[in-house]
Amino acid sequence: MMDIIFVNPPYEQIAKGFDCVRHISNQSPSLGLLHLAAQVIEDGFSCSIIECAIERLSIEETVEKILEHNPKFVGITLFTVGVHNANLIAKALKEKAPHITILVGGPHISSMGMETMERFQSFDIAVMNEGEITLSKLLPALKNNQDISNVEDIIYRDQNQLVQTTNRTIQIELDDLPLPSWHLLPNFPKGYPLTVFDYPKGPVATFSASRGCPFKCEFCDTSTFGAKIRYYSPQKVFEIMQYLQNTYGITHLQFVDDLFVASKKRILKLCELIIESNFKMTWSCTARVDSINPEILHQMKKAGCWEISYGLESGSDAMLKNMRKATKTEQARNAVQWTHDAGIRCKGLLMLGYPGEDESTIAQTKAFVKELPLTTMNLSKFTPYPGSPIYIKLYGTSMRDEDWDRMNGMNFIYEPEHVSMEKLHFEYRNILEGFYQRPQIAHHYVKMILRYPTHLMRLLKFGLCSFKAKYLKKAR
Ligand code: B12
Ligand code: SF4
Repeated sequence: MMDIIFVNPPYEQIAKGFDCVRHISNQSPSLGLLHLAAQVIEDGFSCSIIECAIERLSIEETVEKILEHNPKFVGITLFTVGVHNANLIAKALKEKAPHITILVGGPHISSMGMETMERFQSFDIAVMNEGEITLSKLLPALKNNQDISNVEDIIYRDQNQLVQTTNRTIQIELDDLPLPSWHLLPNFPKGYPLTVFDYPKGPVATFSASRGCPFKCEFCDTSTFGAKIRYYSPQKVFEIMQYLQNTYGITHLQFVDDLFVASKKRILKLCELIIESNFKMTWSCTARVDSINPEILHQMKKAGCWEISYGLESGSDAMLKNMRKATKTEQARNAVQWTHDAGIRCKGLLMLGYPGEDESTIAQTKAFVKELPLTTMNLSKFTPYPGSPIYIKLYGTSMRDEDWDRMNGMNFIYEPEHVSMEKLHFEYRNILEGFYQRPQIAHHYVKMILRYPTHLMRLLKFGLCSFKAKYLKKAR
């Protein structure tokens, strides 16, 4: 009998008809679950991880797989987009194995824990915010049938009443955390690539070298780690990079921190450690356009930085102000140009359809992305995620769970006052086509395929899979 199975439930991407996308999309595992697994192992519990989307498991198959292990606890990680599927898994488990205690945590729970527990009766205990310390206290207490009312940061059921315990004031020192349990992932690292073209050459891994973000961009959900930023030390980050290379042969690391370049001093120290030891690994990260300068970019390039993703959001200063981004398009122009000049690939993250969007701001964004020396652009359809200040502004504290399955940045959920849904859909395609159909972009991708043929292989698999799906559908 296993103590705990952690589950990352399936999301919309693997809904019927979208299956081929797995060949080219991001297959990175939940880092949160890897951290939690490491913690419970350190505490003496046995555990495993099920990555439903990556393992291509349906809800029924996931339930079967969990039951095969007969665990005492199941821990499900929740993004808003995954809540309904997680509920289906939890309900089926409650029917077939009511003795299993179902724990939920993750960004959705940190922002909407109480409402979610009220609505979904199959979730037994919700763990808010970062989970390592909480699980360390909760699991032994549950296992020994002890009182859990003194475990901070949880919501539990007591005779049909929901009880929320106090917030923990002490936060984790990141250097003290055990290393994420990558060894629990079947076929790691090969089976967990990033999106095609998002890395030069695999195998790849992801890691977060800090937690928290002090900025207050209105569209962003920072409820899990809060406003106080905490770091791994540069030495520890370097050790982890070496460990990943020595143990798993990782050649590219994607840092998924909210604010990787929050402290220039710290990043310069990390670069120095890498450069001085002549360590070879490429890496990518995110940065704010106001957090970098040519000097630090130069060092980052020397230390293996391959791509930086910038939250550019919009080509309109008025929209940036609406979003409380606290940056200007001029700063974005400089950052992207400096990054390009340093020889680092530059990915622009933008969104369409934010409150206040109109035809002129859309036109500004369209022109903006074409003018900048970006190598890649991600355009997401504005989604008011629970936990973001804009959600409260638009909907107050109401649940709106009818939209949750579509909250993945790939659906327009909100219609701005001055642009129709139809127009948004049209402009979405238009901006992407305007960006990607330029000869310099095609040239860049061809060069990349010639240099790193893995990407061509992945595209071919995707093409073949889509063709088969279409052909077989017609033949039926
Ligand atoms: C890396 C990342 C991704 C990666 C990997 C996702 C993954 N499976 O972890 C990829 C690129 C796949 C991804 C995709 C998406 N992402 Co994303 N992603 C992130 C990012 C930048 C870092 C996540 C991370 O690794 N954090 C570090 C780990 C250690 O933290 P953690 O996973 O939260 O886990 C801790 C706690 O939450 C808690 N916990 C988590 N699960 C559980 C379970 C139990 C039982 C317990 C007890 C505790 C617990 O304990 C963990 C350890 O402390 C976050 C931003 C952020 N700061 O979190 C956004 C974020 C999580 N993503 C977000 C979104 C919206 C998405 C998308 C839905 C759409 C999009 N815009 O990309 C997609 C869809 C996901 C999908 N699979 O379809 C939102 C979630 C908002 C929400 N309310 O749902 C965030 C918060 C960004 C934001 N600021 O708005 N994402
Ligand atoms: S968008 Fe980036 S800078 Fe803004 S609050 Fe979110 S993580 Fe912080």
